[in-house]
Order: sequence, then C-alpha cells, then structure tokens
Amino acid sequence: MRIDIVSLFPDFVAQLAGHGVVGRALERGLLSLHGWNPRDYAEGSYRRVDDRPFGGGPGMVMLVDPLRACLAAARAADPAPARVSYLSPQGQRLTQARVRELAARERLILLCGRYEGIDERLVAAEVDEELSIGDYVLSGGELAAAVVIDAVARLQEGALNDAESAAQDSFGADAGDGPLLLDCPHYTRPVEHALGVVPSVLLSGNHAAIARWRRQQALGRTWLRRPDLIDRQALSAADRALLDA
Ligand code: 6GU
Repeated sequence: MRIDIVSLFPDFVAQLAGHGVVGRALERGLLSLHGWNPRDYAEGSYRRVDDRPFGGGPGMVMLVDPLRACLAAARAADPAPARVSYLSPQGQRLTQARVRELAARERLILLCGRYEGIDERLVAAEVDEELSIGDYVLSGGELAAAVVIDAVARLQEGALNDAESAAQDSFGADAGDGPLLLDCPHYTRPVEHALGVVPSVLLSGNHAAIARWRRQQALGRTWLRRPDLIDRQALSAADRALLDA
C-alpha cells in the first residue's frame, strides 16, 4: 500500500518511518510513505501557504492553490487512482471497521490541515472523505494522520510478527469480524508477587480453557467499561453464554 501525506511538516513522515510496526512494514515493502509539502508548490519569494480569514477572526486559513498543486503532484506520482482523506475534527469518526476498509485500499492520500483550517473550496473540490480521530481538538492533522497510518500499517498482510498476529485471531481484541472488544488482562513472571498472583487458568496449559477465559475477560471488560461497543443481540450465542456465565 502506498500512502501520500500532504503536510507543512515534512519531518513528520520521517519520524513515523523510524519505529515499530510502521517501520517494519516499510522495511518489508508492505507499505510506502511519501511526504508532500504544500510550501514547495507555493508561488512567490515568500512561498505563502495561508492567509487571513474573510469575515475576520483569529488564525489563518490554508490557501487553495498551493494545496491544489501539491495534491495534483501527489496524485500523479502513482498511476493508481486515490481518494483524498482530510483529517479534521469535522470528519466521520475513525473506527476499526473504517481502518479495515482503509487498509484494504491500494493507495491513500492523507491531507493534514494546520491553523484554523483549509479554504472550504479546496475541501469541496478535492476531498473525498473527512476523518476525525475523536471528539477533541488537535492543532493540526498530523497526529491524526499518524494514528491512521499506524492502524492501517498493522493490518497489512505480514506486518505483524507471528505472536502479534496470533493475538489478533479468534479471541483477540480485533477478530476482524464480530465486535471490537477491549483486550483481556495480561500477566508475566513472577507467578506470585506481593501485588497478586497470576490467574491459575493461564498456568494450566489447557489452551481451550485459556482462550475461553480470555474471551470472557474481554467481553466482561467491554461490557463494563464500554457498553457502547457491544450490541448484545449481535453477539454469537457462545459469546452471550460467556458474558452470562
Ligand atoms: Cl483529524 N484533526 C484535528 N485537527 N483535530 C482532531 C482530529 C483531526 N480528530 C480529532 N481532533
């Protein structure tokens, strides 16, 4: 998958590439990241990318033309067509279902705004979807883009190690089908500690019992902490039985 990021902060892309699952996905050739700076497409010696808002008020609004030229260059860098996703608090909330849909695309163009926003005419003409990562305000789209990139990178086939992938299947937090559940508790050595003992089922060697316990913990935690994530009617009969047990 190819991801193009349009941002006034080119260092941001380099930061992402150096670490963790995203870094590994890049190394393995599962993902490529390309940064595009609208300032490189701005005219004049000042290379102006923003101006004061009509109607007054604080802050600056990003100009249409540098962004339009920058987006055109990003699009043209690869023959595959790409939708433009604008990261903004006005967007639809990002969910794991949406992440799965984004991860399946061949290309993404992520548009990061700064300051008070982007001239609405650019948004209307060039943006295919607006995405928000939650109901709070960030000073720019870059952190939101990083969230999208991380979430999408780890779903690329081969991005995770075996152990990480295993945690994703049937009883994991993101089974891929069914509800997104909160994770179950995890323990490591020592078995006995002043702060408590490890649940005995995890030491039993009974893999079916362990899987059942983890699924039950995940369901129970989700039910208690994030009831909005579970539609009881949509659970499998097996999950309902675990939740009721
Ligand atoms: Cl995508 N951008 C900004 N600036 N703020 C946000 C956001 C995005 N999602 C939540 N808050």
